[in-house]
Amino acid sequence: MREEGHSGSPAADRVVLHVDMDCFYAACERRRDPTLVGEPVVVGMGYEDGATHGAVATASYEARAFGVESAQPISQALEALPRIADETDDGTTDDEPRGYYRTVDLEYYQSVSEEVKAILHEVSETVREVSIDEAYLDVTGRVGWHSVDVFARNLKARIDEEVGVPASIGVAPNMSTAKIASDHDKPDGLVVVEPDAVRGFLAPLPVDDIHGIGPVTARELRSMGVETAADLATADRASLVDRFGTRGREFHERARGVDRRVVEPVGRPKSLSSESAFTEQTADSDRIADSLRTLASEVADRAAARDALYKTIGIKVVRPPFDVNTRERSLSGPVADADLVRSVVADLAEEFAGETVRKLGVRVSNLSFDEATQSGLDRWEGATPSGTATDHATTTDTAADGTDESSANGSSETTHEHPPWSADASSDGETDASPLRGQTTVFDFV
Ligand code: TTP
Ligand code: MG
Repeated sequence: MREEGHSGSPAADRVVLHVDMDCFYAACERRRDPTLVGEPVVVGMGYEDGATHGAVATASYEARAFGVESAQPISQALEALPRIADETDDGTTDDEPRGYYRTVDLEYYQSVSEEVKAILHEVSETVREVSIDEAYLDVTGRVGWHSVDVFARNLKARIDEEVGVPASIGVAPNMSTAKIASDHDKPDGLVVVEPDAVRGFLAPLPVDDIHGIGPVTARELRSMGVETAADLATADRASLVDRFGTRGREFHERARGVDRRVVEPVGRPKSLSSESAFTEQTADSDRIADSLRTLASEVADRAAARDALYKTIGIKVVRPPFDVNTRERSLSGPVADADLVRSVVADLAEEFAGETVRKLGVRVSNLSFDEATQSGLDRWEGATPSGTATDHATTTDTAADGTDESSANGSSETTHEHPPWSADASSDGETDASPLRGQTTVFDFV
């Protein structure tokens, strides 16, 4: 049974994911210094090495166990969890638990965030980036409730393997419930709340968990005897509106699992790619050509669906066991031309004629967007930092234009030891649904 007032609303049948990275700044610090994995890590804003000023931006879950939390003064965090000064201090013999303190390095975290967002844009056409470590995806029509847990699990695994930072994901029929769900089992959480389960999922939660209810409002609600989402859902709407204005109406609805907002895309993909793996490696040139044609068409279709133009077309050819080769060609200007993608892909693949392959990929990058058709779609809203590679392609003429993506790939034709646009180990056999017949599995969506 659907929630009252829910069925028939535009959002009634949506499948919405909320992705929120776990202790994001601390996870980034761990990515570049793996000795921090499993350790209490505190990242301080306005903190300098060895000093006591500044505030906690975030803390790893190990540090949170000592009472360290976001927005706390560093001095207070240091009381709860003293600092490991440096390696030379290791000779100290006290048994007191200690933490690793790091200074915020926003530029680095932003670059990690971009890697995560690129994956999100690959797996969904409808992505709303809302902060450095958070985004909503609408995958309605592409992933059903019966398989969305697999989809989300694969997405988590892919982010972890390709970027090296952990994410929690909540899935629900609307944005506010998805957000609560992503937070419900952190870290490394995956909570799927199917439409029929929304009301029951929300019911026991404290009102503070409802999106838009801060500590002050929560206190006020409690003073009215409203402690849980169930209390809020059954409270008299008129009194809530009396007390809190339009917000009262909004959180009354949220507590009932009703949220009619649609996931409006914000932020743009830097590249679009599709990959497919053969269940058994093959040297059959017809099959390889077929698969590449399918992938090329698919990528071109996805670009067309987003009104994206591309200036660079590339392939990935994985020879067994893990020999990853990428080739790409930059055109003189941005295009949207499926035939061209297919023919460039076939051309690039000629070099590998007769080779045994086990996985193939096609990618278009150096994207630009037709503003006439995109206006209103991408309002930027600060979600994508300036200087990212999303708005660059129309004016440049060369292959490597200094963006993360293209500089990672070098100029037009390069071979890589490591897969530049997706971890080779991440995707094999992950999905249950395959738009390709026979022995090929498409898993571009995760
Ligand atoms: P959050 O997603 O709120 O926190 P988090 O990712 O650190 O931890 P969680 O596992 O609970 O999601 O915020 C994302 C980043 O934003 C966080 O890593 C650091 C930064 N941030 C601040 O700088 N100050 C703050 O007060 C908060 C809450 C976050
Ligand atoms: Mg987070």
